[in-house]
Amino acid sequence: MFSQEFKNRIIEAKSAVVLTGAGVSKESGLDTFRDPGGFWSQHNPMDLASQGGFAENPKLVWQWYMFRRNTLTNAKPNPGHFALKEMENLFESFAIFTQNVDRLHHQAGSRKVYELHGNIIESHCNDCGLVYLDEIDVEKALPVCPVCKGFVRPSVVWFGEQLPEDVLESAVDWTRSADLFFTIGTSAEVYPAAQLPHLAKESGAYVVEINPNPTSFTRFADLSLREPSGIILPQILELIREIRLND
Ligand code: BV8
Repeated sequence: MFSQEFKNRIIEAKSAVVLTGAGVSKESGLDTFRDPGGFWSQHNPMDLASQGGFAENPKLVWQWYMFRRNTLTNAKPNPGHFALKEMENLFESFAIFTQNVDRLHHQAGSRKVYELHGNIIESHCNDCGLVYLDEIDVEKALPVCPVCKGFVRPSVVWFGEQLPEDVLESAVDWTRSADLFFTIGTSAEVYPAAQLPHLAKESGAYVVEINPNPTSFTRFADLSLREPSGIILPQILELIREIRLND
């Protein structure tokens, strides 16, 4: 099933880095960004997930996020998340950089998880940054900062907003020194996250893409596994365990 080259790379690898996207959470029942269907399909996430979209129609944007928060209450980590959690202990150094905002990697028990695009669970003031902890019921009123009266927004990184500088710096450092780099469940369309697999390649890592569909990165990958992450990651975990046991 897996090439000797992949096995050799696992044997030699000290540092493994993983980039995940919405596809990893698909098998937890969460829609990806570019999935057709669903109530929100007539809205373009690019419009809603932006300062402009929020300024134009804060209530619609909040309704979208409350809808997504509610779908999250029933979502559980899937075998792909759990396999990544187990892989953490099979390399000298291992980190997950996720574009996902659902915190399912944390729920699965992964310890080294960096959120490139923030998280959908928390909220903060758009003006002064104060973390907002009160109940939010947008059908009654939009949340307002108790200190500066600014609008409160979900703590995700919107299109046009800078990623957290420290997280992006870590992502670049880890990627530069990765022996193995997995890009999993991402269409590789959103920058600067989509730059990471290319940086891994340029830095000499063996880059594995896991995605049932081809992406704009596929032709650069050393290994492209056209499988759902929830199916193939447990198989990769077993392979690594076997190799480590015989090591
Ligand atoms: C930035 C949080 C500097 C919000 C997200 C014009 C003006 C400003 C910026 C830009 C511009 N033009 C371009 C840019 C840059 C822009 C960008 O990249 N745009 C793209 C669309 C061209 N980036 C930014 O704006 C970033 N900031 O650049 O700041 C700057 C500042 C000012 C001016 C210029 C530059 C900020 C980007 C962060 C946006 N926030 N999320 C929220 O969630 O509400 S991004 C959002 O897309 C999610 O985080 C999501 O994860 C991410 C990427 O999508 P994917 O995860 O890849 O999901 P997708 O649906 O695309 O693909 C899923 C894949 O899974 C598919 O390939 C599918 O085949 C696969 N799959 C399906 N099932 C499975 C599976 N895989 C495995 N297993 C399965 N079972």
